[in-house]
Amino acid sequence: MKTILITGATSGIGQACAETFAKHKYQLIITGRRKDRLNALTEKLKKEYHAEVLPLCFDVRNFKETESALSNLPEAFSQIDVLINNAGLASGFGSIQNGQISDWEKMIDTNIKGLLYVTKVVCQGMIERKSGHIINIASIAGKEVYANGNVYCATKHAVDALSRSMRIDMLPAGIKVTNVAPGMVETEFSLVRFGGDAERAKNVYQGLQPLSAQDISTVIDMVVHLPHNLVVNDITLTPLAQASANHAIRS
Ligand code: NDP
Ligand code: 8X3
Repeated sequence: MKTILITGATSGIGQACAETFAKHKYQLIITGRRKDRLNALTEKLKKEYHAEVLPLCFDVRNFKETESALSNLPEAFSQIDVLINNAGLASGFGSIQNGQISDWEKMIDTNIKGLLYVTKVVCQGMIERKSGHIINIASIAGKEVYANGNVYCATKHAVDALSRSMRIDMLPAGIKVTNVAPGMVETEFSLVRFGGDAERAKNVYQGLQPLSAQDISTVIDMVVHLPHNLVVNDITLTPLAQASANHAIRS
């Protein structure tokens, strides 16, 4: 039985990935900061799919917490085959000149440093075993920039660069690295970005059909199950109504 670690599984893309891989008989390590949601998801995955699930509640921004949670795994969960670096967020939407330092720090610490912390701990075992697959959830905002996206876009450009760089560093160990760059996906992403303003979050997807979190997990599932010698290095996913970070058609 293969083991997958999904960061940020309490909502959206991470939660959809947890359900998809539970369905496909993976053992799951799911993480996030909201313990109640982690526990509820664990119960659901056990009940609906008879999955083996290890919920780990920690903040990826804290290296000590991350290291302590991930380097003391129970034996049965200790060999991680697939890591989905998904935990991330946008905080705020405004010009650089009006930006909040606390928003910038939250995004940089989560999207870049958190991804690095988790990867550093998890890749050691993969390198020893010369086997593994790391999926980094970047964004179309890591390929292009848009007005008021500044620091979020910069963090996702960093994820894109890290995916390319990791692929080179881990080449001798035969570890696959896939960069996934979604466009508009309806999750709690916009609600978080706009500080809980549900009306504003809804407007982001007004007049078009965004992707669902399940759309992303379907593609990740496909990418993980390709023949051993075939690697998807980078994949950009948008709804039909979106051509780029700056071009979408709305009714
Ligand atoms: P959600 O807000 O629905 O989910 C984000 C997840 O990240 C939650 O489970 C949250 O868990 C977790 N998370 C956030 N901060 C931390 C932290 N400090 N420590 C641990 N976990 C954390 O959004 P999405 O599912 O949309 O986002 C998932 C990823 O996809 C992000 O990296 C995002 O940037 C990326 N993405 C999203 C797109 C979209 O349009 N939705 C498009 C392109 C990329 P908790 O709060 O419990 O800690
Ligand atoms: C989330 C997608 O276009 O809002 O990464 O940046 S976008």
